[in-house]
Amino acid sequence: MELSHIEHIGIAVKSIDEARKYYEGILGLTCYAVEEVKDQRVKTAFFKIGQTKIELLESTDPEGPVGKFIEKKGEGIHHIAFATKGIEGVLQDLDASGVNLIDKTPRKGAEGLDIAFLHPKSTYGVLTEICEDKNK
Ligand code: CMX
Repeated sequence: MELSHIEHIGIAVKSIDEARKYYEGILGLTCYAVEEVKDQRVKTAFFKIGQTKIELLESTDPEGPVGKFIEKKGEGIHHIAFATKGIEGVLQDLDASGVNLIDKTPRKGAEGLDIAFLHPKSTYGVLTEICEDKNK
């Protein structure tokens, strides 16, 4: 399996509007996209740094994955996403290696990427996303 780089780091925040004051006003990054991912019950905001992105995640539903995460652990790093090519084959390899897949087949995530999550219980506590931009 070949993972090429860290595509993004997802950070759970209570309010994107509030967190932007830090990422833009203090760190000097530029937010280039804000998008709601309805089936994940989140609003996202993206910042680019090198070839990696920071994805701020604001919950739109307290019972959604990010809402529950903030309730339990507070704001902070929510997941790490690795870019790959041939995501279906990568998921098959991970499955065969005994990794617990939340998504056995890819689905559409923010920015039109094909994404799949691995359960944090089988990745040393880090919710892990595998993603592929099939337009590249
Ligand atoms: N990182 C690390 N651990 C996490 C976690 C995270 N982001 N989210 C949940 N957990 C842990 C919990 O702390 C809990 O651990 P304990 O059993 O030790 O208490 C365990 O996982 C189960 O958590 P839960 O609150 O009971 O939640 P669920 O089992 O209902 O769901 C998970 C957990 C990971 C399967 C679910 O959040 C999920 O499917 N996540 C993938 C989808 C997602 O996060 N989407 C949002 C981002 C979308 C995007 O980027 O577009």
